[in-house]
Amino acid sequence: MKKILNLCLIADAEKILLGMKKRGWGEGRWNGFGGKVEEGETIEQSAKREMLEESGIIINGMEERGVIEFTYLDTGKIMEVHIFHVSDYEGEPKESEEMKPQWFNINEIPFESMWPDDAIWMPMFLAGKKFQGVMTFQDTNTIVSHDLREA
Ligand code: 6U4
Repeated sequence: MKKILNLCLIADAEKILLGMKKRGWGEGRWNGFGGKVEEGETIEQSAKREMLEESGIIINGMEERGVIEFTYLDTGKIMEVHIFHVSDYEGEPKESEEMKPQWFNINEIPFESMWPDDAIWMPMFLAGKKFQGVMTFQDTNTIVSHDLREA
């Protein structure tokens, strides 16, 4: 069954906020903030809720930059992830049960400790482009194919 999720990133020309995922899906990897869309929520509402729950930050302005459908052959999981650029927010990042936030220099993104797909779509995201695509993983470490295009 396909799940719909959001992924929120605060980034500008100099820096990006990532969180170390402390538990669950993606544990041990640096990533943006986000999670599953719950019943009765729009995707944008879920993005704001997850950002607040995981980092303490209130989103005031954001733009959807991309949608990627991930398929994991080993488990059959399918995830449609909506990726948002957060342009306006309030508050300072705080550690939560799920995430340990940290600012990174935009030239020092720790791709080797992130989802392997991030190195593929992040350049388009940071360039302000809109994109959509599909990615097939064998397991959570191995991409077998991908098709990503500017939307
Ligand atoms: P629970 O534990 O049910 O509260 P929830 O916070 O709703 O979890 P979770 O932690 O499963 O959801 O969310 C996973 C997060 O990881 C979402 O922000 C989407 C993101 N994500 C999933 N697959 C990804 C991938 N291949 N690459 C990536 N982010 C991914 O960069």
